[in-house]
Amino acid sequence: MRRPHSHNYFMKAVSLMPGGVNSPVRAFKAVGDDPIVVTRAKGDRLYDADGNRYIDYCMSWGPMILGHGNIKVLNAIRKAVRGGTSFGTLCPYEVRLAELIAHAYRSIELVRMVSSGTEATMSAVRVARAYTKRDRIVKFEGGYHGHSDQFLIKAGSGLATLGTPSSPGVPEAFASLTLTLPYNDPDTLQRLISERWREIAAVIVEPVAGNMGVVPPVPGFLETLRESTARHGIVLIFDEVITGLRLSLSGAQGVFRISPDMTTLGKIIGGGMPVGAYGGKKEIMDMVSPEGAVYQAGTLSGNPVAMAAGIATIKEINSGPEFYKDLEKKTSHLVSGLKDAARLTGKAITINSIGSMFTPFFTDGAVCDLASAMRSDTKLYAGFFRRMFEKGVYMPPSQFEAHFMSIAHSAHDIDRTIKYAYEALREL
Ligand code: KE4
Repeated sequence: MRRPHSHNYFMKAVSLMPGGVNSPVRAFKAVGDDPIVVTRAKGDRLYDADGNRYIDYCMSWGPMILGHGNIKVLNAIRKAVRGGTSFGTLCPYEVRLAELIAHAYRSIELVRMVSSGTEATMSAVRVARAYTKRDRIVKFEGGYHGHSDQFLIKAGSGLATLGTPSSPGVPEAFASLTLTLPYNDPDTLQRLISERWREIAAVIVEPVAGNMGVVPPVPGFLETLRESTARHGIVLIFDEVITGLRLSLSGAQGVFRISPDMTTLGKIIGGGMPVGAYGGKKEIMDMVSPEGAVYQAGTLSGNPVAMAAGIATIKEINSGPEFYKDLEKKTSHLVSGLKDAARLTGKAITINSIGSMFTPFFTDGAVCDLASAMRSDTKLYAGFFRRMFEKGVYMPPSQFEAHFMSIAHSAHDIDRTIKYAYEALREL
């Protein structure tokens, strides 16, 4: 495909923004290409600055579960924006979205809206520290919870992709308060908690990891997490920024029937607009200002236009009783097609998949944590990405990210994806 306009935009962008992007994972660093420059999107398609079209499995890194430009969401935004874009006061939209979230998540007795997943997770940890009067937190290797200092330790997503799992600029004093453990290792988790629980305010976990590629929890992992944190008065935070409304209306906690003390949300609850949220038990959330003393604030928190997009998204998901079943049918059709293509072309690929999120790892072993994910052949993934990109399929430009299906992906496009994957793998 020819992309002269995209190239020119990118050259201009590089002269204005670090790496030419506003978020590192967009830079295509791991796949060695000019990044895609999208001018519009509709359904399961992206259109770049040169008019090329792509079947999209990155879906803006998760939010677009309805597909791009869903008419109900666009109309809700149009209606809201006619009333103004920001009031800096309480507005009815915030109440409505909070109601929908509380209805979907029984563990969320009080919720606070913010404008990103990072704000949600950093705020949740601050509240947990105040609630327990303890300082340390536990996260898992390969877990990514946004770019707040305390999480940039052995993190996933762009940090794993760019090979910098811990970021410079985070003072040792901060980093030492974050303990990291291997994901899916209940014994190590139990040992650490029983030895050091007096210091630990919270454990934050992606109940299904998406930021080392998709890695579901092994049986017993989440249960051990829930039982040992409850026993020692440690706040269990489910970071459901990806899995919330993705795996079910009640996210991963609905699928695995485990109730965390706090939950963080983002992506889908904003329908593509900047929305994050954190919430949980009333006794914990009552600590949040102005009810309690833990300060957290935001100019655009609960923004009416963003709330309207989130409300319309949840209503649209709720409108189809078979919504998640249809989504999973589309995903399993694609995943089995990719597995066939790998088998027929003799390529060693492990595909982890749950609900409508999946990752093809270029490795022949099981992938159950960061160490096994890192054994993937990232060069082969890059070659696969580039070939699929040339054929008009846009996947996450990194081995350590999740692929997402939307309800808008057509059977025709899914079958074309399988056909192109077979061709791309044969060419590798
Ligand atoms: P944001 O601040 O990007 O809205 O959310 C941070 C965050 C928190 N928790 C989880 C589990 C997340 O996956 C994220 C953000 N995900 C990345 C991609 N895996 C967003 C894409 C990007 O960084 O540009």
